[in-house]
Amino acid sequence: KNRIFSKVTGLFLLGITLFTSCGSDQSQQNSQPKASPNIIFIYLDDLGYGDVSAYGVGTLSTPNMDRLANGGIRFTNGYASSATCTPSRFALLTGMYPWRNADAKILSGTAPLLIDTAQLTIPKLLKEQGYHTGIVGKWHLGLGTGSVDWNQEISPGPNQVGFDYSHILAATQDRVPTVYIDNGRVLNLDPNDPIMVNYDENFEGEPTALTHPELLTMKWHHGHNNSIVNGIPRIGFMKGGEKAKWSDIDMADHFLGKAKTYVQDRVKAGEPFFLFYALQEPHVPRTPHPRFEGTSGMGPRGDAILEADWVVGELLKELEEQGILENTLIFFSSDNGPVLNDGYYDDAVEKIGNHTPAGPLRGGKYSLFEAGTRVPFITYWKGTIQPGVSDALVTQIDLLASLAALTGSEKTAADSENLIDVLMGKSQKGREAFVLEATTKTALRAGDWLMIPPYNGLEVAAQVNIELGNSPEYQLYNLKEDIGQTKNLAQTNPEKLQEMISIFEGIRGP
Ligand code: NG6
Ligand code: CA
Repeated sequence: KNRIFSKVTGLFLLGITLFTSCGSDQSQQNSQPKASPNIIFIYLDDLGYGDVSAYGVGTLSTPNMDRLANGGIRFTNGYASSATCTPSRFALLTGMYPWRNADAKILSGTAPLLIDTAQLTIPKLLKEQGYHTGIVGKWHLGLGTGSVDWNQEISPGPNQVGFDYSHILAATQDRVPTVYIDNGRVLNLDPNDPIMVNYDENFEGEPTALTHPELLTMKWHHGHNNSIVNGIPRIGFMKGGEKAKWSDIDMADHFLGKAKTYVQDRVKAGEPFFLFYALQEPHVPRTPHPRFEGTSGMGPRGDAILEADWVVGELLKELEEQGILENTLIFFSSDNGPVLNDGYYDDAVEKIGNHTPAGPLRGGKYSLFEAGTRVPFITYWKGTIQPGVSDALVTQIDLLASLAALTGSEKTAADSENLIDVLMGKSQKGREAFVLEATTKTALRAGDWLMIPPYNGLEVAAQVNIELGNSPEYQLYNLKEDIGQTKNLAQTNPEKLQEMISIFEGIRGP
């Protein structure tokens, strides 16, 4: 009898909890009136939590990023979805956990499109709400369906998953093909000099970093010893397309020019726009324009961040000149945490000085520890968002549902939570739980706690010198008291550990 009674009470209480949490969700999460501001994602590549000076750590000075951080909401518990690029970008655009898609791993330059063309994406959703949508910069989500002919229209790609306009680099700056792709066409391609790309074998007679080291202006440390473009050895082999090859040192200026033109065109057309501006900095190879050389005193990595900071300032200036800064919601973040030596000798390690790219966090890019996924995360909307700092748990997966709510769309994605009030600084109630990913392994953040299940694998990735978070034991950290993850409490707090395992399995499945 008692048992039945407690079961009934339990169900009743559960009902109340569900009811009240739904109720508060509705009142809290949707207090935003429907709006259609322009929306810009400024998304950096491998920028660490401590690389933005507004985060109060490190020794770099990033005044333009700080302008966003101090004039908007600076989130201290903001997460990318993954500790590497492709999965994070996948989750950002689809609102879906990347570990649900087995192919969401670092992609080669010839990988097929990762996003199903039938899948909901942020640009698709915003298009339905009357937005023009564009992407400028790094893509790294695959192109085509298997074997791309780079000399024809390249499809499917960004234009088939919701972008009206795309001007991209296919994968990464260190991967071939080293050309820009404009709405599916290689820019400046000479039909008499076709491009061929192969990730398995070289094209006969083409120089590589191994056969022609004397041609290199930048030395490779690990990987990166295939085709040489502009003196820089890359991942993958490429032949032809001489006139189409990008200039590495001009890349920031090139993308900025495209982003500005995109904004100007939208203002002329009088339509709201969504711009995904995916900068290549400070991913390797770090090739800041010579006018930024030496500006950070930290070598090319620091200089590339200062170049990106300048770019942010130029974009803000453009929005001001166009008179749309107060009608533009800007989201600033990074796809994953920092790394110093990611495969080239570029002084990133030697010249780091007292700078701390990860801030107080443990690990870095590729890691299950905090620095892998906890990144600078800023929302800025001049005149609408009141400046502040938020400790609420927010993730890039939540942008889809949040922007849907903002723009009055009914659409959503299962893993995406509507946190629009949190992103607008009107609520401090973020997510309760989040499963982060690092090279296909996952861990749980819930409340102030972080649990990493036992994993085989290296403790430290030697070449990049980053602690990966692998351990044969469960790890449990209280991030509020121990942000640097120095005390594993799994043994001393078995109850908390058990609770975390249940939540983790509830989301992931056992
Ligand atoms: C790794 C590369 C690294 C970087 C990374 C992708 C080697 C040895 N390392 O495989 O340099 O390109 O992939 O970075 O090739 S990401 O930010 O796009 O995920
Ligand atoms: Ca990255």
